[in-house]
Amino acid sequence: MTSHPVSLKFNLTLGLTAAFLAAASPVAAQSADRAKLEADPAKLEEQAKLAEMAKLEEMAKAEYQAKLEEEQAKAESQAKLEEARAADKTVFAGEKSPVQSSANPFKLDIVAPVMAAASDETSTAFQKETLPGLSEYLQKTLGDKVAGDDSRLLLDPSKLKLQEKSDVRVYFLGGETKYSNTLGFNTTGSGVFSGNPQLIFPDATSAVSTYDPANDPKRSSSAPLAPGDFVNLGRMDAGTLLDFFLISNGANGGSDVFSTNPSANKDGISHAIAFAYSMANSPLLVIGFEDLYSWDGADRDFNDLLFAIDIRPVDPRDLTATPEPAMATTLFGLLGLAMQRRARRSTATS
Ligand SMILES: [Ca+2]
Ligand SMILES: [Ca+2]
Repeated sequence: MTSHPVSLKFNLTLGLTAAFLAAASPVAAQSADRAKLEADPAKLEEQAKLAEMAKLEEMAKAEYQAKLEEEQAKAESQAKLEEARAADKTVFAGEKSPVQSSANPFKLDIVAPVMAAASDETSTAFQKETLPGLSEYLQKTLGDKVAGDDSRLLLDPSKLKLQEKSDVRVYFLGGETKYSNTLGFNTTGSGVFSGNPQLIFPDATSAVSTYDPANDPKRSSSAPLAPGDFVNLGRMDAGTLLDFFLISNGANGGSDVFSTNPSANKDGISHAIAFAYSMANSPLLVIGFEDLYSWDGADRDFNDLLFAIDIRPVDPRDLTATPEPAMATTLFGLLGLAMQRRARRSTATS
């Protein structure tokens, strides 16, 4: 390779001169640059574009990172479920609540003791990550607002069929009512007069009507539950149809029974609403009961007893990452739930 001393020297001199000028008068150089930019709107625009692109890239990176973390959490949860499935073990455990109700309407069997809120890994995650948002959502959505809104897509609470062998857990969420209601379920019939009815919460009464992080309710014999308390219903075979029933004021001798299956109700109309609510790693099925007949002054607010059903194993890949409650798709494929539009509603709202 031959050298070019002349050209090299020339470039060196030019460079030194520019450096000298900039060092001697930095302010002059900067204002000259600015003037040049101001005179060139295209360049200004170019710079703004570059800044915008850098910002977008930063946002995309953060979003990607969050997505990666979410995927990882899902994969870990899935691995845990697969492991439990392989070992034929339940992922549900818990510790018995210190207060168990002595109520026993219709002398029905009680499926299992009530477990205290946040007493195993799954319920602790539920308590911290799901219950606050879910309670807030229910406060905003149910009550008077249900009666005024006919357009929501809901799940049909009379068609809750398990698609595979599953472990089922029911969380108590709360309820606004003057009654001490009883919650039960039936897998071979509807209500309490057919099949195999069993009690879940003999007395679904709490000192608070909804979860409130600032108000930790004391459990007592007349108000044995706290939001987040739960009962493990056990392992159920694929094809099991879950029917839930409420005995209105059952803990105080009441005997009006309402099923999630409207045809089992004396008035023949629906006393429950159901919808899917998405959690991080598993969707929940949420059910709200109305505890009065319309001829007894039902307000049809569907918040007299609120509970959530957690069904495992689920495949997190079936879930969509919707931050808001997912009304239709999440549980639809999972449980074979049929959807219905609430086309008809009782007009009695006294
Ligand atoms: Ca009501
Ligand atoms: Ca109510």
